[in-house]
Amino acid sequence: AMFQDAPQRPEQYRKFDRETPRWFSDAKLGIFVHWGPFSVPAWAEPIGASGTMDLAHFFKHNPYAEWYHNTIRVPGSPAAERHRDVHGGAPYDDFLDQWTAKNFDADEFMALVAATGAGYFVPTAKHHDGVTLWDAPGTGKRNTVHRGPRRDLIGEFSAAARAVGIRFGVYYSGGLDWHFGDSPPIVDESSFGARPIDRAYADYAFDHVSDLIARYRPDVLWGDIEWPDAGKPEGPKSLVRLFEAFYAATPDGVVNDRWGETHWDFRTSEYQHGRGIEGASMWENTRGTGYSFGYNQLEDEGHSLSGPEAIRHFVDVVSRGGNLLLNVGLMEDGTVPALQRRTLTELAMWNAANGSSVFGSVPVAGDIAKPGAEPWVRWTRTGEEVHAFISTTGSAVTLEVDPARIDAGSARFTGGERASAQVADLGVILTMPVNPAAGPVQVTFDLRSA
Ligand code: FUL
Repeated sequence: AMFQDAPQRPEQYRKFDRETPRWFSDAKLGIFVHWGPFSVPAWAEPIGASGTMDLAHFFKHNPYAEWYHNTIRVPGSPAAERHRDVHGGAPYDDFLDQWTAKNFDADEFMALVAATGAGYFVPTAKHHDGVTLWDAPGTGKRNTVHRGPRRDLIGEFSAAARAVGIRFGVYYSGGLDWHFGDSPPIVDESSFGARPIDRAYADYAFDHVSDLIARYRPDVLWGDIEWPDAGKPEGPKSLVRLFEAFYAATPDGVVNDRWGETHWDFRTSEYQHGRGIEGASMWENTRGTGYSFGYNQLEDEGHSLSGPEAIRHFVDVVSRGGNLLLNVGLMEDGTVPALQRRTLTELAMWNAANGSSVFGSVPVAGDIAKPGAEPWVRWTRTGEEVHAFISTTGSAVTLEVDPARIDAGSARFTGGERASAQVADLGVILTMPVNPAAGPVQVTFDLRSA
């Protein structure tokens, strides 16, 4: 069932089909990091969420700060004008040399990641600008070990994640590399036809991902955009060999669905983009707390998820069977921007109190309980308990449940305090606590056997 929407998938990839490893479907939350030379200008127009607008408009006013090197090449873009005014039209690679990472401490950062309850962590090893965050083969000195930070950032991230028991993944842009060959800027959907696909680039990308597997033994391979076409058929430097090497090193590893129509362990949606895949046997939504993955200095509270909004998004995704890969856009010196830190910290505090009903949970069948938009209600299940998550300013809420399946008398809030729940015509009427903590209120019920 997992691959029914990919009838063209070549035969040589079918041998990788497998059940989703439990650790991944139980993890629910991953933390993503976008960090690169683009974190130096850290500038994009915060026009809104990806997947909600026309693509030509999107690329000209791209809200993704990590797309800086593309956006400044789009004719007539405000980013191009500002790049001339503020940076004198400097070559993009000047930002690689200006990138310091001087206040970055991987262990300190990972303590914040761990506090959120995240089960996995995925930094960008190479984004579309082609700059690698480790000493990648074939890059000469154009990487963070030889220029800018002068550090093996992937090595530091992976050691710090493993030290606190968090699974480690790598993001790798196989589809776009704005440094390999001359690629014209992406201005609309059709521009993707000009992405590098030849043998030379396929070998280059193969050597990179092989090296990442050999050095850091990632648990997650998070590819992006596509894989170069020349590397897809059987052959010594093919994607088939890469997946073999990956699963040999990490038998319970997982790969995402951005390697073309080849193989994947889970599907991905991004902000509002690609949401049609949600509901697949395993899927992951990714987004930043604002409208960008790379740090964007123009974003303020109006563009960003507050703590309670981030918590609701997380619980919503989990209640529908997905994982959330929540992004942090680090500043060039390695600092977590204050707005992002606030949201992560509020998510961490809420998860510390309520996470045992979210991590490791499964969705609740619609004949037992139904979600609601106003007031906001979502459900999860752990064992023989179901958990409602409720956001309302009202003093009572009607939960749409089957009272034959849910024991209203067992209702209790986080921490065990009894809740008052009365069976009524449309389900159960629940009295809300007087001074709820920030974020949705959790109420647990025991299930009755069917
Ligand atoms: C997209 C990329 O183009 C974005 O910059 C970002 O990395 C996101 C996670 O994937 O396809």
